[in-house]
Amino acid sequence: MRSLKVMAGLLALLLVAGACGYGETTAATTTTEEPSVTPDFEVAVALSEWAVGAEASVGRGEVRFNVTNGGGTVHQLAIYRGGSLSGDSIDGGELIGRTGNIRADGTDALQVSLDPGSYWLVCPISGHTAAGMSAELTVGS
Ligand SMILES: [Cu+2]
Repeated sequence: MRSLKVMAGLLALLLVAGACGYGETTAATTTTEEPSVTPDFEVAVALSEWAVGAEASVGRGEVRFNVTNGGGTVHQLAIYRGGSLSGDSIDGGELIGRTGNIRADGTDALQVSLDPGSYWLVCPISGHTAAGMSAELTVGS
C-alpha cells in the first residue's frame, strides 16, 4: 500500500513538472513564430561576448529584429523604450519585447511596433548588460 501511495505521489509530481515544461516551451516558441504583420524595417542584431551590434537608428513602425548569437554562450535580446543604462539594468525603461534563450550560433527573430523615441537593446541575462551587452537605438519619425 505504501509503495502505491509513493507511486501516486511521484506520478502527480511528474504531471506537474510536465505541465510546467509545456508552458515554458509554449512561451519560448511564441517569439520564433512568423509574424503576421509585414515588417516596415528589419534590423540585424549580432550578440557576442560582450556586445550588442546593431544599427543605431531605424524608422518607426513594425520592426523585425533578426538576432544572431555569434558568441560562445547563451544570450537573449530585450528591447526597452526609454530609461537609462545603470549597471546591469535599464532604469525607468519599459520592456517592449524579449526573446527566449538563444544558444551559441543560434538565431531568433523578434518583431515589435516602435514609436519614435530612444530605445535600448540589451542582453537581459544576469551580468551581461553590465559586461557590455547594450546598444542604443533611435527610432525616427
Ligand atoms: Cu548575454
